[in-house]
Amino acid sequence: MRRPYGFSLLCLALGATVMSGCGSDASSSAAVPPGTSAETGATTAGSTPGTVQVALTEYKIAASAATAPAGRVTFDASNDGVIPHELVVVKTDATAAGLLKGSKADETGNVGELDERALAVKATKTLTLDLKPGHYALICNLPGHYQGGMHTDFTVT
Ligand SMILES: [Cu+2]
Repeated sequence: MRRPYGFSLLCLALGATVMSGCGSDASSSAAVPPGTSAETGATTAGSTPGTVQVALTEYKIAASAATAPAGRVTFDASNDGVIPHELVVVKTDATAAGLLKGSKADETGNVGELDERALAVKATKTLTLDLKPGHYALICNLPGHYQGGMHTDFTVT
């Protein structure tokens, strides 16, 4: 927006109409600095620190973030599928894909969950947990769902 001094003088010399044109041009470039001012001002839940959007479908769990800072973590879960699902948070050193025991995932280390009644079709529910640093798995352990691919890794730092 920096202009040669002579250009500013020209604007002044040309009168109010042209001057306001010059002014709005300068202010609009100043009002939109490089970066993400629009995103910073947004009020989407996903931008709240410690909040993770989790979308459950057949047969996938998609989290808006793979990590969160230790402390209160809110999972904002929505069942976007056509059958009930659940969200189980398991603290484990194993990978999310490596929990199979028999036909289901081993839930040893379960620190909290939303069951299939909470996550009925099209339901949205939040689960707030106090999480310590470490590796977690977000899974749906309804029959066949984990094996179908409903698991994702999550790390608390
Ligand atoms: Cu499921």
